[in-house]
Amino acid sequence: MYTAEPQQASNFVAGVDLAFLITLGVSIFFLIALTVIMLVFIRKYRKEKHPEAIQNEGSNKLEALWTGIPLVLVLVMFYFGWMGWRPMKNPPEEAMHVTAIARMWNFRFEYENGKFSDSLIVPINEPVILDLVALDVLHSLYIPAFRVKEDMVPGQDKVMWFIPGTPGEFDLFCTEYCGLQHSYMFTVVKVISKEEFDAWMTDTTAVTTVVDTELSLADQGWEVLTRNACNACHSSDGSKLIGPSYLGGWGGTRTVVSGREELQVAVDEAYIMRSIFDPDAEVVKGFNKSLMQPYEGMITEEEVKLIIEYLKALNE
Ligand code: HEC
Ligand SMILES: [Cu+2]
Repeated sequence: MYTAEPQQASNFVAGVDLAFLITLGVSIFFLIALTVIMLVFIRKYRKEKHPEAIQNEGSNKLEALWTGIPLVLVLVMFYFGWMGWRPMKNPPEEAMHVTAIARMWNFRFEYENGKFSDSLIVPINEPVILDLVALDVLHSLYIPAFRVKEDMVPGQDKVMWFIPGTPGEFDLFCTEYCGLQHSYMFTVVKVISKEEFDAWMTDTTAVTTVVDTELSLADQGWEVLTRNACNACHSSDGSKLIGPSYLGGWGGTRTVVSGREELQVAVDEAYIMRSIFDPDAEVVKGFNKSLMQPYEGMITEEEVKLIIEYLKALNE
């Protein structure tokens, strides 16, 4: 997917690659050197030539040498590793902030003007600071082409930063096993020009709803479910995944656990709203609490209405 030399993909590529190549070079050198020495010694000191073993008392000179040289080498590797890593921990004071939100199992990016996006869209040659938020379990955000990776820990304020240097699309994915659909937790970083970015940022028509109005209401509902990765936990064919199936829910009743009480509730618009915005208030019997995170502020009421149209259509 690289559109150009990945060496310019971010400001960290050169430092990380240099440390990697030095470590790789040292490793290859020793792999070859030690193998050759071993083979030579096996031949040179074989039994036919030296039938009597001799006791060797050791050599201080040799000891000093094989302590000193490796020490210098690992310090060289450490130095380059350190130099490549240190700037990652020093984000600039002035930079654009984007909040990266991870949940089971998708990423979402929120911009300073409240705009949301499924992929990370950034302007070229401008520093970007990602404020990392994990809503449920441990995740980790990895952009291989940028050579950046950082764990996302619930309740911890962590950041990641970089300056993208190559226009194009680069893979971005979760690299901390976070449950069943972990492998589907990937998206892209799109690096575009400053002008394109500013136009995109100020285009408020796509702020919340990006559904295609050509589609039927039920199909738009399905789009909302897909875009928010609800389908990782809910099926449409009646099969039980992490959560109950969409099929056969609408219009009936549900046994839910609310606090310590068990109640029968009607599956109507108000119930669906509560289920999405405050899932733990009423937990469907037979399912686990706290697996579904509240989507308050992430899905609009209009979108919930579209989801309901989809649920209704399933009954037909
Ligand atoms: C990580 C898994 C997970 C994800 C993702 C998830 N849910 Fe759920 N959902 C659950 C579980 C578990 C329950 C049952 C427990 C409860 O009621 O809180 C549930 C319950 C529900 C219910 C009540 C269902 C019923 O039949 O009574 C609705 C409606 C619902 N989810 C909608 C959604 C929507 C819409 C999304 C996406 C915006 C979503 N869920 C994303 C796990 C998930
Ligand atoms: Cu994850």
